[in-house]
Amino acid sequence: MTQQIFFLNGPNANLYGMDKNGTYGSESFASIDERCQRRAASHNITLQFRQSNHEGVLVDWIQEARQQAAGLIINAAGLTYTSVPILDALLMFDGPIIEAHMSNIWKREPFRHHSLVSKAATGVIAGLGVIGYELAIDAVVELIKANAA
Ligand code: DHK
Repeated sequence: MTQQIFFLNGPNANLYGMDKNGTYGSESFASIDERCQRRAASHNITLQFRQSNHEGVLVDWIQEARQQAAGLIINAAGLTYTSVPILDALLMFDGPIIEAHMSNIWKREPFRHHSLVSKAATGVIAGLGVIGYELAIDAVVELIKANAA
Protein backbone atom coordinates (compact mmCIF):
# COMPACT_ATOMS: atom_id res chain seq x y z
CA MET A 1 0.00 0.00 0.00
CA THR A 2 1.25 3.50 -0.83
CA GLN A 3 2.15 5.38 2.30
CA GLN A 4 0.79 8.79 3.09
CA ILE A 5 2.25 11.88 4.75
CA PHE A 6 0.50 15.02 5.97
CA PHE A 7 1.94 18.51 5.44
CA LEU A 8 -0.08 20.93 7.56
CA ASN A 9 0.10 24.71 7.20
CA GLY A 10 -1.20 27.21 9.71
CA PRO A 11 -2.67 30.72 9.65
CA ASN A 12 -1.98 33.01 6.69
CA ALA A 13 0.02 30.45 4.72
CA ASN A 14 -2.72 30.75 2.09
CA LEU A 15 -1.34 34.26 1.44
CA TYR A 16 2.21 33.16 0.60
CA GLY A 17 3.54 35.04 -2.42
CA MET A 18 1.40 38.11 -1.60
CA ASP A 19 3.50 39.50 1.26
CA LYS A 20 4.91 42.87 0.18
CA ASN A 21 8.17 42.32 2.11
CA GLY A 22 8.79 39.04 0.31
CA THR A 23 9.40 37.24 3.63
CA TYR A 24 7.78 34.09 2.30
CA GLY A 25 8.98 34.29 -1.32
CA SER A 26 6.99 34.99 -4.45
CA GLU A 27 5.37 31.62 -5.02
CA SER A 28 1.66 31.18 -4.36
CA PHE A 29 0.35 28.60 -1.92
CA ALA A 30 -1.21 26.66 -4.82
CA SER A 31 2.13 26.56 -6.63
CA ILE A 32 3.94 25.42 -3.45
CA ASP A 33 1.32 22.69 -3.07
CA GLU A 34 1.98 21.50 -6.65
CA ARG A 35 5.73 21.54 -6.10
CA CYS A 36 5.39 19.49 -2.89
CA GLN A 37 3.01 17.05 -4.63
CA ARG A 38 5.65 16.46 -7.32
CA ARG A 39 8.33 15.86 -4.69
CA ALA A 40 6.14 13.39 -2.77
CA ALA A 41 5.23 11.58 -6.02
CA SER A 42 8.95 11.21 -6.80
CA HIS A 43 9.16 9.18 -3.57
CA ASN A 44 6.01 7.25 -4.49
CA ILE A 45 4.26 8.63 -1.43
CA THR A 46 0.84 10.30 -1.15
CA LEU A 47 0.82 13.84 0.25
CA GLN A 48 -2.04 15.57 2.03
CA PHE A 49 -1.05 19.25 1.77
CA ARG A 50 -3.50 21.30 3.81
CA GLN A 51 -3.87 24.79 5.25
CA SER A 52 -6.13 26.25 7.91
CA ASN A 53 -6.36 29.54 9.74
CA HIS A 54 -7.97 27.74 12.70
CA GLU A 55 -6.13 26.07 15.57
CA GLY A 56 -8.85 23.46 16.22
CA VAL A 57 -8.90 22.38 12.58
CA LEU A 58 -5.13 21.85 12.71
CA VAL A 59 -5.56 19.78 15.90
CA ASP A 60 -8.25 17.67 14.16
CA TRP A 61 -5.92 17.06 11.21
CA ILE A 62 -3.02 16.05 13.49
CA GLN A 63 -5.38 13.57 15.17
CA GLU A 64 -6.45 12.29 11.73
CA ALA A 65 -2.78 11.87 10.84
CA ARG A 66 -2.39 9.46 13.80
CA GLN A 67 -4.61 7.02 11.92
CA GLN A 68 -3.68 7.84 8.34
CA ALA A 69 -0.12 9.15 8.04
CA ALA A 70 3.30 7.57 8.42
CA GLY A 71 4.91 10.99 8.91
CA LEU A 72 3.98 14.60 9.43
CA ILE A 73 5.37 17.97 8.38
CA ILE A 74 3.97 21.08 10.03
CA ASN A 75 4.37 24.80 9.63
CA ALA A 76 2.03 26.00 12.35
CA ALA A 77 2.92 29.62 11.37
CA GLY A 78 1.95 32.06 14.16
CA LEU A 79 0.55 29.21 16.27
CA THR A 80 4.07 27.73 16.51
CA TYR A 81 4.85 29.94 19.50
CA THR A 82 1.59 29.75 21.42
CA SER A 83 -0.38 26.59 20.78
CA VAL A 84 -0.32 24.05 23.59
CA PRO A 85 -3.21 22.15 21.89
CA ILE A 86 -1.12 21.70 18.73
CA LEU A 87 1.89 20.58 20.80
CA ASP A 88 -0.25 18.10 22.76
CA ALA A 89 -1.73 16.65 19.55
CA LEU A 90 1.75 16.33 18.01
CA LEU A 91 3.02 14.52 21.12
CA MET A 92 0.36 11.85 20.45
CA PHE A 93 1.66 11.24 16.91
CA ASP A 94 3.92 8.20 16.63
CA GLY A 95 5.79 8.83 13.35
CA PRO A 96 8.50 11.36 12.46
CA ILE A 97 7.56 15.04 12.62
CA ILE A 98 9.39 17.79 10.73
CA GLU A 99 8.77 21.37 11.79
CA ALA A 100 9.14 23.59 8.71
CA HIS A 101 9.34 27.36 8.34
CA MET A 102 9.83 29.33 5.15
CA SER A 103 11.79 32.04 6.95
CA ASN A 104 14.70 31.77 9.39
CA ILE A 105 12.66 32.37 12.53
CA TRP A 106 15.81 32.98 14.65
CA LYS A 107 16.80 35.95 12.46
CA ARG A 108 13.44 37.57 13.13
CA GLU A 109 11.67 39.09 16.13
CA PRO A 110 12.39 37.52 19.55
CA PHE A 111 8.78 36.28 19.90
CA ARG A 112 9.50 33.89 17.01
CA HIS A 113 12.54 32.35 18.72
CA HIS A 114 10.72 29.96 21.04
CA SER A 115 8.75 27.25 19.30
CA LEU A 116 6.39 24.96 21.19
CA VAL A 117 6.15 22.73 18.10
CA SER A 118 9.90 22.00 18.43
CA LYS A 119 9.19 20.11 21.66
CA ALA A 120 7.46 17.43 19.56
CA ALA A 121 9.49 17.70 16.34
CA THR A 122 12.03 15.15 15.22
CA GLY A 123 13.81 17.94 13.34
CA VAL A 124 13.43 21.51 12.15
CA ILE A 125 13.97 23.11 8.73
CA ALA A 126 13.85 26.91 8.54
CA GLY A 127 15.01 29.73 6.32
CA LEU A 128 15.21 27.88 3.01
CA GLY A 129 11.85 28.94 1.63
CA VAL A 130 10.11 26.41 -0.56
CA ILE A 131 13.38 24.46 -0.99
CA GLY A 132 13.05 23.67 2.71
CA TYR A 133 9.55 22.30 2.10
CA GLU A 134 10.92 19.89 -0.51
CA LEU A 135 13.77 18.91 1.81
CA ALA A 136 11.26 18.33 4.61
CA ILE A 137 9.47 15.81 2.37
CA ASP A 138 12.79 14.08 1.58
CA ALA A 139 13.64 13.99 5.28
CA VAL A 140 10.33 12.60 6.49
CA VAL A 141 10.44 9.88 3.82
CA GLU A 142 13.97 8.87 4.89
CA LEU A 143 12.93 8.82 8.56
CA ILE A 144 9.89 6.65 7.78
CA LYS A 145 12.15 4.20 5.90
CA ALA A 146 14.72 4.17 8.70
CA ASN A 147 12.03 3.49 11.31
CA ALA A 148 10.66 0.60 9.22
CA ALA A 149 14.11 -1.01 8.71
C1 DHK B 1 5.27 31.54 8.98
C2 DHK B 1 4.49 32.43 9.63
O1 DHK B 1 3.28 32.76 9.19
C3 DHK B 1 4.97 33.13 10.84
O2 DHK B 1 3.93 33.40 11.73
C4 DHK B 1 6.06 32.35 11.52
C5 DHK B 1 6.56 31.03 9.50
C6 DHK B 1 7.14 31.92 10.54
C7 DHK B 1 7.49 30.71 8.35
O3 DHK B 1 8.61 31.21 8.28
O4 DHK B 1 7.09 29.91 7.50
O5 DHK B 1 6.60 33.13 12.54
